Amino acid sequence: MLSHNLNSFFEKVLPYIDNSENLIEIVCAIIIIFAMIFVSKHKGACNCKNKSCDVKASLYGRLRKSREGFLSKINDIFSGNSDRESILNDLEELLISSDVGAETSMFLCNELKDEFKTINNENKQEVIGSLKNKIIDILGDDEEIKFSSDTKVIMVVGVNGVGKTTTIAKLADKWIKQGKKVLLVAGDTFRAAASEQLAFWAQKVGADIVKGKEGDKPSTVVFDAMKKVKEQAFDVVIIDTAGRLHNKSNLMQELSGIQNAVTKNINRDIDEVILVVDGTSGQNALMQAKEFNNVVTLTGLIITKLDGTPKGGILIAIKRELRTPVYYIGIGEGSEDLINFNAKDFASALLDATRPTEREGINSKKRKSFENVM
Ligand SMILES: Nc1nc2c(ncn2[C@@H]2O[C@H](COP(=O)(O)OP(=O)(O)OP(=O)(O)O)[C@@H](O)[C@H]2O)c(=O)[nH]1
Ligand SMILES: [Mg+2]
Repeated sequence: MLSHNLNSFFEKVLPYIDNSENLIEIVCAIIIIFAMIFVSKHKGACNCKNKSCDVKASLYGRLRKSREGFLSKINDIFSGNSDRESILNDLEELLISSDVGAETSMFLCNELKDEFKTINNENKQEVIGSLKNKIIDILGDDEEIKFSSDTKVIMVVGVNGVGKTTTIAKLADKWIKQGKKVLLVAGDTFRAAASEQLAFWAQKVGADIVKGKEGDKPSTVVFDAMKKVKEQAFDVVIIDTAGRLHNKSNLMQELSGIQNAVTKNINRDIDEVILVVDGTSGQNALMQAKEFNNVVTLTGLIITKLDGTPKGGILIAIKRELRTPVYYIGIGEGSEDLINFNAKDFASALLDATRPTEREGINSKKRKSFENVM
């Protein structure tokens, strides 16, 4: 069957390429197809000279939806209005619709009102620059998870499907690449497939794993894991937990059980309780963060899926209302798509019309190849 199809293919094509001009056309078409496949595979990558520029460029590319929605509308607001009050009113509405939150949007616009006696198309860039600085102030200093000689024990919590397990895999991958020994704990015993999902990642990134038997309590699995920690040295232990709604008190109690299992074994509190929220869920993400924080004291946040939303502004609202450190943000499904949160880079990715490559003076040849993949 296959040989028959190939024969008839060549019968039709060979007479056509018997002409050198056609042959060139076919070769060009093949090259273009391969180039398109290459570009689509490397979308979001760049030819930056250093890692930090690479991360900025990648963030800039992945926040495209949030930025484009915001910037093009800001331009409309300035060109459609000539007085300060109307511009500020429209800007406040735009900020709210980008999920920056009503209170934070009002705060930002009041600050601009105090600063600028006139606002119009002529000082647009100045006003946007000032808005960006005010957002950077709200986002605050960058904070990261600090390691010491003790094993760092981290519990990851959040509602269903926000990206907890994937984020744990990304963290493990990052830390293993830095030379750390990582133990993953399958504390999600609610879904049979959950342990398997974590085990798959553990194998992929090269982490150790402790899993329980079906029906085990999460605290039992964690207890076993902590025994292992006493026998073998690990730099980091990351506990995965089942997705749970913050208003289900029995499930929230389960988290205290996990914390107790850690404390009983290592005679100190768990080091970090990190809430993962899905950036695409808008104001819900803010509500979840508030509710979880009331039940288990959160030490940090990770906001995922910022690549898939036009409403990246939620991070600003969360940061202003909770003041909990945002350690990382998720900007894709790949194991490298978790980046340290940096206030300046984030604000730039939301508000700068120019790419980081242009700002950082990458030579024009390299810039061209980066622009091609955006
Ligand atoms: N686009 C995008 N997808 C992500 C990101 N992080 C996670 N995901 C995807 O989100 C989906 C759910 O991820 P999981 O890690 O299984 O979520 P979970 O919170 O562990 O889910 P439960 O255990 O069921 O509560 C998967 O398809 C992930 O690939 C991200 O930063 N960007
Ligand atoms: Mg999970």
